[in-house]
Amino acid sequence: MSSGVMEEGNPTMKLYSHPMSSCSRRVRLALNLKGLKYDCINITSAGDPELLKVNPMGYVPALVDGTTVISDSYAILLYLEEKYPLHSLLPQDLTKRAINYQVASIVSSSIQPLQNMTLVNYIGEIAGPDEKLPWAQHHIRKGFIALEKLLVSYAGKYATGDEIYLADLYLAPQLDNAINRYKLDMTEFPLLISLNETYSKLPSFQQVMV
Ligand SMILES: N[C@@H](CCC(=O)N[C@@H](CS)C(=O)NCC(=O)O)C(=O)O
Repeated sequence: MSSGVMEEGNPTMKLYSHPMSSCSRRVRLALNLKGLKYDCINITSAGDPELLKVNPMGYVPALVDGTTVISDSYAILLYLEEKYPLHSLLPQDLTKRAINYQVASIVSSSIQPLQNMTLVNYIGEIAGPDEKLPWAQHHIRKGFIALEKLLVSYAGKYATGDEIYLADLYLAPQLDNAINRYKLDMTEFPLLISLNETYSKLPSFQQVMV
């Protein structure tokens, strides 16, 4: 049951996930890049009792690795990075490393929660259905303005150089939400557009972003 990377005798990891969830996609990208085998449990209802057992908040993703249960993508990614260092998600250079943390934090704190479907649907209920799209676009755009400015000084082939790091795992699913779900006009973000094009050509990303 173990992959080439996991220790012999370890049970396969379980990931509670949703195919369209950007938070789950970050983790699935990391698992793919690190070559780690896992069973993906697709959650289809918010109150799924199986999910509530591993995450009382009822959010995906949640990871079960042996006796370790973790239910937040940031914590999961840092756990995977420390336990399975193959294909490191963090550059050695401390400044670039901090930029990766910054991108992760901007996406996970200042963009994703504000465009989460549950919140956007709630905005529709209290302010009217026509307010949903402008709400999501406003908050994504604000974050993207910051990210575009920040990454101009660091990007290479990928967000912070010529290797795929944590920042890319946060950006790719967020870009997909912005472009395909919320139809954000991306004209003012040439760097983010070019990163998105690069991600869309990578098989390890294509597997996750379908
Ligand atoms: N900070 C959490 C956020 C988790 C989260 O918001 N997950 C979303 C999918 S990306 C979710 O489960 N939404 C369902 C809901 O809002 O009920 C993480 O990064 O894992």
